[in-house]
Amino acid sequence: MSIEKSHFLARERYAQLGVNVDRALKTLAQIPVSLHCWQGDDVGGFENFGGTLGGGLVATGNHPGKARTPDELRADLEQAYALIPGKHRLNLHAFYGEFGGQKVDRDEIEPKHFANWIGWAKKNGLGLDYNPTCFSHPNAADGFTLAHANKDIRKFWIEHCRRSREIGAAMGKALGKTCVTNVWIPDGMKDTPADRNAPRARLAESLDAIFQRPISPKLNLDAVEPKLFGIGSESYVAGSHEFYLGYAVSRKKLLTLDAGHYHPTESIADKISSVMQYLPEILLHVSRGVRWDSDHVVILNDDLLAIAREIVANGYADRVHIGLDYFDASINRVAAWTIGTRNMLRALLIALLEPPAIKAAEAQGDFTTRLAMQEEAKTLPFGAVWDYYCESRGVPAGENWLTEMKNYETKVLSKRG
Ligand code: RNT
Ligand code: ZN
Repeated sequence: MSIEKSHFLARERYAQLGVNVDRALKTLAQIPVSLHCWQGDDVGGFENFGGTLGGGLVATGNHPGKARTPDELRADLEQAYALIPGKHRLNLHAFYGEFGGQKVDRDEIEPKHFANWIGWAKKNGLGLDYNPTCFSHPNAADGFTLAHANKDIRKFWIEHCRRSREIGAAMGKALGKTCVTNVWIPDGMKDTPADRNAPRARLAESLDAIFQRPISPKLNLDAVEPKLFGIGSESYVAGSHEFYLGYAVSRKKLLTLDAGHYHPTESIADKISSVMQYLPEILLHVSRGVRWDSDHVVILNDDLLAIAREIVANGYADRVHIGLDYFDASINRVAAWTIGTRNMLRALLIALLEPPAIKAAEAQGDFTTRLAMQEEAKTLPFGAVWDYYCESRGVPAGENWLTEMKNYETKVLSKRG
């Protein structure tokens, strides 16, 4: 009852500022967030042929209870989705396929290896997104994949990525929801390269080979993800921001903006409206770097609010695909999904509740009012609206989700070896 009362008062307060709370909640309910499967098992995957995490990706922590099988991962995801209001998506990596104990190499994967995931997504009303896995593999051990100097190694990864798009298309077709297939590769150098050009020329050629076969954009959209540096690729990354921005614009691909892939003081929020002048659609990897691309759980900080605001204030919700990308192994992994996704949605809600006076003041050149209203908006009662939204969607409001989570930890996670 107090949630309803608080919501009623909050609604009135927002109405005074010309904000329609009902409309904001309707819009929020239509924005899907793609949860990244790899938070559930520290980017491990299910190939079971002895690969360790590569490509400069690092998951630190040893909280007990990580998912060891596809069924465990799906159960954990179901628990997370049950604590997140709205209908969302799942972002799968290729090495989460189900290979029935067989050694199916990356250049042999097929849609059938994802049949269980597709069936499960259908049953749960989820959309699927996809990624080729160009790391944690002997053919990626040199730190190069699609830009490798060796033609056979490039061929291997080209085949993997080609198959990945077909799997994405099969997912899009089976679910009637477009799949976004995102290509990220680790290729780069620890120390100063003598030739920055040749790997980039090879990368462009490999990408063109991957995308050669046209696939209906209704089924699958291709995205490419740049990065400034990585662990082991501190001095040079072949797929830099400029490389992929140029590639995406010239080849009509989606660009993926990962919040951890730039200089620490550089925010992707400002990049959104810049690249959207030239690209019809983009993908976000919402993440949180602490001092480096550390992939901490997304919290409700200024960076996140700015990203959400750019999507909402520019009416980009249909053109910007929102995915999460972080992996924290030091806390309950299901809670990590829940905390990050709820924060993403909360940030979108705050953006949807923005008083129109802020934009109006700017249009009139009244920057004093703009700043004053931006600051006043920070203490508006969005928490009451959020609680109401959760409750109206049958999801625990406030911190109540934690009780359910702790139950799951006791009953399920803590029983895992
Ligand atoms: C790595 C990229 C990439 C990965 C995932 C696992 O820096 O952000 O998106 O995190 O594909
Ligand atoms: Zn990413």
